[in-house]
Amino acid sequence: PLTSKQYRTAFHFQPPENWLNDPNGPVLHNGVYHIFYQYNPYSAEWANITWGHSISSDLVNWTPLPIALWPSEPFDIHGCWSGSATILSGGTPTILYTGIDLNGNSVQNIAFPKNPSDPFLREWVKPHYNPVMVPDGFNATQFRDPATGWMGKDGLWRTVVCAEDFERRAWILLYRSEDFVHWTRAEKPLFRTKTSTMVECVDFFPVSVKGKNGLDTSTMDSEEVKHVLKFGLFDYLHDYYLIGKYLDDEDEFVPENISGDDHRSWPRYDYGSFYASKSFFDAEKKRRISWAWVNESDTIPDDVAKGWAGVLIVPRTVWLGEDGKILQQWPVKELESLRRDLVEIKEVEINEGEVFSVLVNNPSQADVEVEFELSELEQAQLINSKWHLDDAQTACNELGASVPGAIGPFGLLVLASHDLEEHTAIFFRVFRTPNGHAVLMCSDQRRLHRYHLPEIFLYEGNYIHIP
Ligand code: DQQ
Repeated sequence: PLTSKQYRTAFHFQPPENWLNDPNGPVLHNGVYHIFYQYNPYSAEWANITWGHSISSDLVNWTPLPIALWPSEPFDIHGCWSGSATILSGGTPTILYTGIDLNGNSVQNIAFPKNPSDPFLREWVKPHYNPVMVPDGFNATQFRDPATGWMGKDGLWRTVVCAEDFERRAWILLYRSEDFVHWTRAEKPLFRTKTSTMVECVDFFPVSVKGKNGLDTSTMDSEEVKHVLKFGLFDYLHDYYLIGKYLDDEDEFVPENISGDDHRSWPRYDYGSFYASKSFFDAEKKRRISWAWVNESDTIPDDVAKGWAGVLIVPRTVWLGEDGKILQQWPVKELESLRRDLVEIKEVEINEGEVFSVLVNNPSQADVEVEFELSELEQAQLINSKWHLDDAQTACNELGASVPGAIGPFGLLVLASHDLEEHTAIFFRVFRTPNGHAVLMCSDQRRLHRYHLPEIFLYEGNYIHIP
């Protein structure tokens, strides 16, 4: 059996010990990447939330630093919750974060580096004039996660904050400020929905309609820019995103990729265990990079016994796909530097019902690239209305990994025990569509855990369209 040490990740970020959840305030400052994260310094369960802090020069090798924000003042004494970093004019990074105050209410606070010329930004100060935003007119315990600020053409800073009204409906509130310290809430929110309760960890950023380069968060409305509004639905622990036009004169965001206000039909940022994502602009390499929390799901006693819980996804570059409708994401190039002990297997023929084992030295860490060559593509089943192209979840759920199809299911069994009693299946089916082909990609996590997870975590999937 593997020990809890061997289970620790080699590709994914995690603190040396204890609990981690959301990534907070990712930023590149003077050549140093910073990642902060929701962190319990005492134990491997969610409690006593502070901002952990680590730095890196390559997004791969990380050095832990002292905790950046501790609950200590009336405006954050019950927790320093999620937020973001913004680089102010002049180059100083600043943090906006949610504090849980003396009364258990949520407020937004600001923090500055104690010594802006410290290359590692080790210490942070929380000015006494905090909080800088209070939940006026909204549910005082459901008001959180300020986003990275951006500056409009009028020279005013903007940011957005998630909130819930007294009818328990979600709002993305917009605030404006001249100096980043005094904030006024705009009457019109950036977005609201009548179908969802509280949303979390809003991210709002521009994407180029021409190519993969990322853009500074203050890049404004033009023919070449669209905007992404992303937030997490707390009830599902899923991140969703909208793509649209942001008209900065009116501070209006017009989503283009959704029809109607039903969040269940909105596109997911990713599938599987992925939540609370947050992006930043890497000005040196001209790319937008996104982080997220992977809530691996042992029981609390198991987490406490093993001494850690929660990892971050590998950082990914994010850009707008050529069709202007979906986001594309790929692990940052730097990660390839971690590859070693290559195991290469070529031209294996696998027939129906067969399993081919690939044995590697350290089975808990593998970066897998696989190519399947399929014969007889023309035999693929025509997609029918039951396996509807915009509802991969239903198709994954109903077909699972065992219902036979014309092409598929085929794929990988990963994290598998020798007897295959424990494994995660990642599998594919190919369908013909009126315009070409679609590959349904699913994962089945039912054999991953010894514990019963809520239904929504079992099957996850998406369609990949091939013209
Ligand atoms: N986690 C933080 C909140 C955020 C939630 C608290 C999302 O600020 O809304 O740890 O996972």
